[in-house]
Amino acid sequence: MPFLQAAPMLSNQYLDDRVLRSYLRRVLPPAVLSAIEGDLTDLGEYASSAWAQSRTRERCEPKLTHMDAWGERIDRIELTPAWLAAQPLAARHGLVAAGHETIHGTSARVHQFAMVYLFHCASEFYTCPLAMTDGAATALKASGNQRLIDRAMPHFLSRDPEQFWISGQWMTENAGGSDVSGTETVAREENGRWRLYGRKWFTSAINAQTALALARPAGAAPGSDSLALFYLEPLKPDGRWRNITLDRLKDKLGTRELPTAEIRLDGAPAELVGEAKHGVRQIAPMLNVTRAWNAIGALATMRRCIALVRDYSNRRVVFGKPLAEQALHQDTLAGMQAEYEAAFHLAFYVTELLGRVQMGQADEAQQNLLRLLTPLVKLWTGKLAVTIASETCECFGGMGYLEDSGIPQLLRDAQVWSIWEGTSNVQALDFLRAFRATGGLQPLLSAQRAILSQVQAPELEPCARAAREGATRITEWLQKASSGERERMEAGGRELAFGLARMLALSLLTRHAEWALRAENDPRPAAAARRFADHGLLRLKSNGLHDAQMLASDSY
Ligand code: MFK
Repeated sequence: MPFLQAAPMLSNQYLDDRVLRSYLRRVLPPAVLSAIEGDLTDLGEYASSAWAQSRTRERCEPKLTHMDAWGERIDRIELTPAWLAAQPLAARHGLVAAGHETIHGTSARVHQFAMVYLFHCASEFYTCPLAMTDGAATALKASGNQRLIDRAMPHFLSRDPEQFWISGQWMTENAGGSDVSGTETVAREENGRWRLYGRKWFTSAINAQTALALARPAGAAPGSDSLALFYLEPLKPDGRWRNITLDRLKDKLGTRELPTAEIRLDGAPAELVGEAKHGVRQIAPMLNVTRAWNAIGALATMRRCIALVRDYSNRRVVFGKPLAEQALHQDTLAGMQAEYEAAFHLAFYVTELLGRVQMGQADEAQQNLLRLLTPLVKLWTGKLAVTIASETCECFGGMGYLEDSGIPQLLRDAQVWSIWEGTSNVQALDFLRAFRATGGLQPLLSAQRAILSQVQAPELEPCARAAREGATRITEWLQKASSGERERMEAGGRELAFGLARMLALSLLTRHAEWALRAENDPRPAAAARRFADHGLLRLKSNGLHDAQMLASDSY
């Protein structure tokens, strides 16, 4: 019998998840946990069977057909089997609805995002339209536009697959994605109805029943402030497009199951969401929700990577024993686990805040804290997912470089987390925007103090101290940076954001470790906290702007 490599397998991804289950036991009332465990177990099973099936089938991508046999332009999209399966499953489990329902009070978002985290990898990025739908629901609620609320919300929040609708988010144009001020799509009012004319360069989930789009009312001033936000239903009931042409599907590095199109609008009917300006302000609630989804999706990638590496480590024997028993491999895996575990606690803390804010149970400091943390968590988890996915390929050796092992896809897909919904630098600048608008770091520092005040165990004191020292060093850096020119702060913005995210993540992980020692007699979160603290929190630069200007313009 020739030597065969054992492929990695996944067991039920909820039952097997020590980090998620321990966290839920700490934060959820027992009655809520027992009410939602059925959903979580189902999704955990779906995740493991989808992974097993992916080994035995051809990889599928959506297909765009421009013309029918008779020469008529149809622009028909065929979705992948995973997407067709995801639609009813997402509706029945309420993957959007659960975040808005009041039955579990302020735990609504924790419940929803625990499901999203379990579902994401198996969904093959169907979580993208779910995120945008959640964002659209949030933006419509905030707009107070009762007609659109009555029209779309029952569909967005439906648990009936026949009624459930998804939404797109049409912002990006040829002129730019980060900077929307150059938006060229024009909105004209014709016979009492708005129509959009222009080109959208990236439209994710083009099969969605609705979309929110930015456009410039004809004759309005240049710049972003005069853009307006519009609601569209792009398809007629018979499946034909309403004055929209799909030029092509994008040929992307990853997320290849997601139909992302380049489209032309030639009088597509649309409805104003709010006033005919300040569209960026109106779409911001959507961006903040999708950025939270982004963080949970990135976390799901990390968890999937680590689960596969851990399973493979038990099967793969080298140098006479399984990888799992080799000290250096253990050390590599421990490093990945510690980073992921810290990121987990920060990302889910943000979902707790989102739940409280949305239920009207958050004071002003908590609202400001959510505003500050959303770009931070998006930025850090997006980058971390790429690091962990890259390490995962390496943990599999040559097998991790083989496309049909399914491992390289993790890395290709992970790369999207730091790009869409605003790149890392856009998040860093958004953090600075929030920092200025909310009056500084106080909400974050007060939250950290309250979190660390719950840490009593002597063995966790070094972790708590490292988190406090991080706060002191950041505050000192900020005092210096904010007294100089604006560019100085901006140049340091990314490292500032990483540092703050890591500092709060360490505080949260340490608090959870304290609870796990006491309530579950489990020393692993404490080990993760020690390890994470050892990795270091900050890379702030003292002479950042000057050196950056010199090095960025380097040439021979
Ligand atoms: C699991 C799946 C996860 C997710 C899947 C999603 C797939 C979608 C694929 C996409 O990527 S869709 C495109 C995503 N595009 C972006 O995320 C855009 C990136 N660029 C930015 O975020 C820029 O910061 C932005 C375009 C918002 C800058 O616009 P402006 O107009 O130059 O900003 P400005 O003037 O500072 O802000 C305008 C208003 O919006 C201000 O309010 P006021 O008018 O009241 O003063 C800001 O405070 C407000 N604002 C901006 N960002 C905000 C915000 N308010 C709250 N939260 C924010 N994040």
